[in-house]
Amino acid sequence: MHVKLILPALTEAKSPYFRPIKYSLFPPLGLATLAAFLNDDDHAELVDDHIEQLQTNDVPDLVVIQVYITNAYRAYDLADHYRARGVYVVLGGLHVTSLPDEAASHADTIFIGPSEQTFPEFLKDMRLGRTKPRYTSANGRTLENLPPIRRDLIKRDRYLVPNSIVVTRGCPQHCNFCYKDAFFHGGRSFYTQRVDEALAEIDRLPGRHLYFLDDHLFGDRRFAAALFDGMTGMRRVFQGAATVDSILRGNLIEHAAEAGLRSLFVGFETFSAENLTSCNKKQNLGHSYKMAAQRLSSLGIMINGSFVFGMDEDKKDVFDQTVDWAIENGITTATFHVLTPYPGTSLYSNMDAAGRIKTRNWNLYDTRHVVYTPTNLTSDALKSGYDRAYRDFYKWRNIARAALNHDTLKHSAKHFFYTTGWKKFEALWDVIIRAKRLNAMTPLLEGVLSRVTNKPQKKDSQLLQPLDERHVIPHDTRAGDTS
Ligand code: B12
Ligand code: SF4
Repeated sequence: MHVKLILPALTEAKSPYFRPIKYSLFPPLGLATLAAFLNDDDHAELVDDHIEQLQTNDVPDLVVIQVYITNAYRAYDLADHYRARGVYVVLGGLHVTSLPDEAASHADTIFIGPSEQTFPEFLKDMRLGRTKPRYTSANGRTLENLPPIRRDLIKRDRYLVPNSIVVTRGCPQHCNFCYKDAFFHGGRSFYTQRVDEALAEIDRLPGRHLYFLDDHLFGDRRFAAALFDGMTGMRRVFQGAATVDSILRGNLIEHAAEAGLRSLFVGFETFSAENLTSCNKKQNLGHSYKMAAQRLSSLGIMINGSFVFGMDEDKKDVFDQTVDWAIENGITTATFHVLTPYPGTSLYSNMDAAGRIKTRNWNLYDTRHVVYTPTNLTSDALKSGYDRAYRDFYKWRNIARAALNHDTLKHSAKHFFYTTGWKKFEALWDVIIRAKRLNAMTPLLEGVLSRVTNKPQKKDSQLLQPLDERHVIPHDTRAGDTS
């Protein structure tokens, strides 16, 4: 059987938000996971629309398409195209799970929820000629004893981070804006691989650098501790994501640093206790964001802080306050989002019931557009405040100021090079991408992620005086930050 697996582009090259490097970071791991269930004599082809020209004049036996909300229209066009050619088309992923009826009109079969159990069942049915229109993931979800991900299908030289990996699924928390409750509905919503299987997968990956794409790498502390134990001594450097409370609790974070953690994505989201309560992000309440940032900084771990604008308590000062706090607390990279009510989430149903959803053009659901009616801000103020936050945070002067807020010269230098490398050399990245030499840059990334010893170097910090006067934010008076 000839099977073509397609990840349609999330943002088209003509969009002003298209950044080739952002879309050349990670390979399509979900599809490579599914390809592992094919037989040895099947012919599998994995196409990532972000990094290669997608040819559509072929006639495979089966087309498997991954649908995110912002690539949904492109995914449906491709599905319609292949079905018109007589090809059997299956759709799955987050958006299909959120809006199955919408997706069903473009597919022979759709998949709801994670598919490690349903996709092999479908393949069996297909070979027997008795496929169903829908396969819904239910109880019995597990990551144990899965066949190894088909990494041989990944064009490693086209990605900066070919070694992306997930060792858990879902998350133990329940934030009301997050995809995860809807996606994992009907069965377990947080589960892990076996530690030995996760370590075996890590062992199969060449080079030193790994990026854990798990929603919450520290979500199961016993699993995480055992994983970090196993990784200690493997000489890996890695990046991942975790919550504020999990950074502050116990010594798991030290353990992770010892195993090679060098940068962490942290969902700070908002400084308002009212906002945190209404979005059910309880895990951030009553914790000091400042202490979390300091703890990571003292371990030489860089921080990618996530912040959401437009929650009901946000007023027009939220943008400057957030940017100032991030700079003052040495946040390495910031990801700002306009609050986005994804279909399937309780945020979406609440807003829909209140008549606040302004558009159902899914292309705009990319966390950069305002798709709902905000309360204390106008849509224009929200959009322009969001744009300004990005501009301000990534000004050269502010990158330098944020970089100086660490104890050691090495950490300051790494922070500076990491942030400027990511945001200030777009043209250079484009040249490297066009030359298909992206993986040649991975050792450089590994270098920037090398270990920082936490011996303070006062003299160094004095040498590196900020370019402008230090601005101290009274962040400790803010709700949500109890420091
Ligand atoms: C990697 C990643 C990216 C990469 C994507 C590139 C890539 N090659 O995948 C990049 C950096 C480009 C990216 C960008 C964005 N992302 Co992103 N990203 C992720 C992340 C961290 C991991 C995805 C992954 O690999 N998961 C692991 C694999 C194993 O799972 P999977 O892909 O879901 O596949 C499984 C199932 O879904 C299913 N499946 C999937 N497809 C199909 C198809 C068929 C036919 C079948 C049978 C099954 C099936 O099978 C797999 C096994 O179960 C997820 C979070 C997460 N944990 O998933 C967020 C996530 C997908 N991103 C998200 C967001 C919001 C964004 C951005 C909008 C953020 C921003 N403002 O920049 C942008 C998108 C820009 C745009 N214009 O739309 C949200 C999506 C919310 C939603 N409801 O759609 C997520 C869920 C993060 C979150 N917690 O909110 N992202
Ligand atoms: S902590 Fe993150 S992944 Fe978990 S539910 Fe909240 S937003 Fe989603």
